[in-house]
Amino acid sequence: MLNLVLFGPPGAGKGTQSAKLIEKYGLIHLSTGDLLRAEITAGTDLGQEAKKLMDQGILVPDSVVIGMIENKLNENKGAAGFIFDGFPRTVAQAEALNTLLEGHQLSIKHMISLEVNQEELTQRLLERGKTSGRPDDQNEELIRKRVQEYGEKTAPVAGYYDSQGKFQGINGIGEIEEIFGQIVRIIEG
Ligand code: B4P
Repeated sequence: MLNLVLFGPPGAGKGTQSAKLIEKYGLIHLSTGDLLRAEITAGTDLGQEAKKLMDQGILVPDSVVIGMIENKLNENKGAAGFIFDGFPRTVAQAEALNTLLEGHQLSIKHMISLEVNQEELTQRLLERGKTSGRPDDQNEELIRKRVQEYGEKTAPVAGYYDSQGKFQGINGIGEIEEIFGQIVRIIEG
């Protein structure tokens, strides 16, 4: 079973590369960003609370996203594998994921980090904001806040996986196909 964490700052290309990995390996895609946006669209209480934070570029509470991931793992017991996109985003989430996976006799094979500088991230997200309708992609200050949250709360997650020998960093700038090729080489290494 192939379980991957795709890691990187907002706009690094996690969603883009996930789509290609799902097609190639038949994995179940678990994107906490997509799950939260689905709650917002459905107008649930959870969605309304999450929207207030997401619109400010702030992470939603760990307990909320961990609960969502737990539900999805339970719903997909026979899966060929999972791709965790945008999760874990804090060390507490990484520890919780470890415990959840152990409970299903599963583990993470690789944590693949897409490395992209702040200028490129800002460009990409502002560009996406023209068509995505996502409020968090539409102004530079908010994008800076998201990147700052990443630096403070999410970047330490890399150390968590590195200490287990699972961290693999790759350059996330370049052609989408070329970046995908690097990811496939890690998986099939
Ligand atoms: P997410 O939905 O996870 O979004 P993201 O980080 O903005 O995007 P991603 O890296 O997937 O970028 P993409 O491939 O689309 O999070 C949104 C918010 O939800 C967070 O700020 C937070 O508030 C909340 N949240 C989510 N998960 C959470 C958690 N676990 N805990 C707490 N809070 C959580 O790429 C971006 C753009 O770049 C696209 O337009 C794409 O076309 C382009 N692109 C991709 N690859 C490219 C390349 N190689 N070259 C040029 N452009 C490229």
